[in-house]
Amino acid sequence: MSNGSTRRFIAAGSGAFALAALAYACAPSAKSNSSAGLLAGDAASRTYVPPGSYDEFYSFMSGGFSGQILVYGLPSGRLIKTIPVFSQFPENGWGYSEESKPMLNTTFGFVPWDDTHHPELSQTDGVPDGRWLFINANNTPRVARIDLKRFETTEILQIPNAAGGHASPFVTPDSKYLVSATRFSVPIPQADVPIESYKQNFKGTLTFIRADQPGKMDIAFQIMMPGFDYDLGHAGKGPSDGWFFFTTYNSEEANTKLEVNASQADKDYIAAVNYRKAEQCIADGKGKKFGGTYVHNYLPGDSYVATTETKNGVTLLDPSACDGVVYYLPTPKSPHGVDIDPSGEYIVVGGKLATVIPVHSFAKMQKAIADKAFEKTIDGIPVLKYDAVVAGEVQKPGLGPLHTEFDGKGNAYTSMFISSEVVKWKLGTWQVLDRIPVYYSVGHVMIPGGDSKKPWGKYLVAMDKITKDRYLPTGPEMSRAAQLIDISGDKMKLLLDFPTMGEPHYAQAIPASLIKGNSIKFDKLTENGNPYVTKAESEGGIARSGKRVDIKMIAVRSHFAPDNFEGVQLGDTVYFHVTNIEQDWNIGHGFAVFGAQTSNLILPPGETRTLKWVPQATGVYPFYCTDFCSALHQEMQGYIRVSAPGSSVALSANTSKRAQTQNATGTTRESEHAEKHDHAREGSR
Ligand code: K7E
Ligand code: CUA
Repeated sequence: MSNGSTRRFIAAGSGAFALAALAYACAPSAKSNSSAGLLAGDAASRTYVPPGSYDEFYSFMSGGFSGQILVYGLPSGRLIKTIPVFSQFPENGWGYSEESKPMLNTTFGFVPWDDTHHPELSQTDGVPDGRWLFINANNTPRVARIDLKRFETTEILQIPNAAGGHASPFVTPDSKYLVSATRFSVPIPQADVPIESYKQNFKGTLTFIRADQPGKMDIAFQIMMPGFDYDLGHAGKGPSDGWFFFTTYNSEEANTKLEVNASQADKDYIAAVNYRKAEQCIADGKGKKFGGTYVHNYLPGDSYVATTETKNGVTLLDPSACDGVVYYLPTPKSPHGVDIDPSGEYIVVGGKLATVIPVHSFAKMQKAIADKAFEKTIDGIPVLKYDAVVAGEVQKPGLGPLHTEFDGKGNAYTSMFISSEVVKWKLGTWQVLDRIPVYYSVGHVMIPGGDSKKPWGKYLVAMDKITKDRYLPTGPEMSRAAQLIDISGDKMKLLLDFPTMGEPHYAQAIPASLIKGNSIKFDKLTENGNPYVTKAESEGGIARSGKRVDIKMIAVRSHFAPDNFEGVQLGDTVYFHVTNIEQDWNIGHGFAVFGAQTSNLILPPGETRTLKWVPQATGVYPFYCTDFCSALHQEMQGYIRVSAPGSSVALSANTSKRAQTQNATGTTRESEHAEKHDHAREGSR
């Protein structure tokens, strides 16, 4: 939201609304001073993790427009890992290595960037279990699975018949399904139509993705919806298990100047979806086969070489063909987040332009459905009466409610974007209990397990959109700020500011004890299924097939073998398949070659990665290890010679006699020398 639009909303509100806005308006310097005073107490010791000690929680933050996931320790706020997902990552070669490139394939070709918003931990019985992390791509709709044994992306599924995969990838309590909804309605199937024909031609879809079998994510079914914007979602739990709830805005179905035109109606809707009913209707043959081409990228078997499969068609369900599958709950006003409390009874909505926080009751919703308390239908979807479903409203919570999490002790915590604060209130009485300023313009808040059945309610992290004066100035663009707040007592206490990367819309956290013992230390070389693996120094070599040259080599402290190659010609495409044969935790090597138009590779122990190189000129090019691996890391280097097309220089690699004879080419004296030298060094290690 821009300041301009903020001002307009306030001006458009009542006098009381405007007064409230003034009351909440902040003077940054005054705030900073008072928070510094509070911090002087015991806050430092609460977040201090002594050297050599571990944090209590892993926290996974989305990288927003960086397309990645950032792993932070809590309570220290230390960044401990970046996991690349939808964006290429030069730090380790993700999306550059031949093994990982297929992960970024889509029906639009290779798409090495996206916008990640919502990390979501897999759950068992409604509680995060530490097996997988899922995350959405907002721009070219996709969902990814990250294996938390490896902290690596292992699977990406594209969502067909969709645009703006924002309400995603929230899970059901058993992790059977993930969802993805269209933030942007579009013609479905896509068609060349006038944008002005929005109301006739544009539709939304709610996609349910089968997610509980690694390597086999797939579209289970899609539900065709009116052309609203479907913003966020959450699964029911406990009594509401089997239901999914999505916010909508732009029920006005505007296609231009949404800032004004989609803010006309007093209420938009929650779409309540009975997905068990959808399963039943599909089993009864009420779904229809529908088009839609999409890709599924995954790692088959033990090769860790990604593969892309293209799929065609989905099962589509029309709500009018399946009675009771979808209801609309009127909800003020252009709602953003929808969050289900740990008991599963309350559906809390962040009506970003609303003056209250509305809370719906699942029990009342069931009764309203039984009583047919409908005010109308939209495209065959019954709209329930607001009074028949609302449980209560939190009065005067602040301005711009967006997202709510829960502490498991009957309290809810809502982010207030416009008034830059977190508000604590009581479920059931709807009373505001406490409020704390945050710096500035908070989006999501996160409590470890705070959207699950059993929150580990101790800390809350506020993820802010605007940083301004919180850190040393770094020019016009500042990194975003997160704030760690202690929620263990009656009053919230600010403990720590820490910078984040990209824009962490949402985050999830889980006790470290549920993950750290499962973390893999290295991959067993004996189980490396890469077709170009080199398991021993003697197995390396070079081979030509037409204009393709494959080089197989090993990396080990502190050399490559082979490390001299000749016989490559301009016009060839060279594939360096490098295997790190170390079998020890955290002993990585790197690989880069002079003149390559790509990043380096980082090779975890036991793994094979491939760099593709198209030489641009004749000459001799060094390659080297980019990862400081040993005292003789600087010696970990080699050369590749590139000759003119048609040159008589024989194809050769200098380590393994077998590889050389395989290629039926002569061996130069120099390379024999190099071999002896290598072995000598090997002996002296
Ligand atoms: Cu930024 Cu969940 Cu994409 Cu709200 S979303 S802030
Ligand atoms: Cu291997 Cu540096």
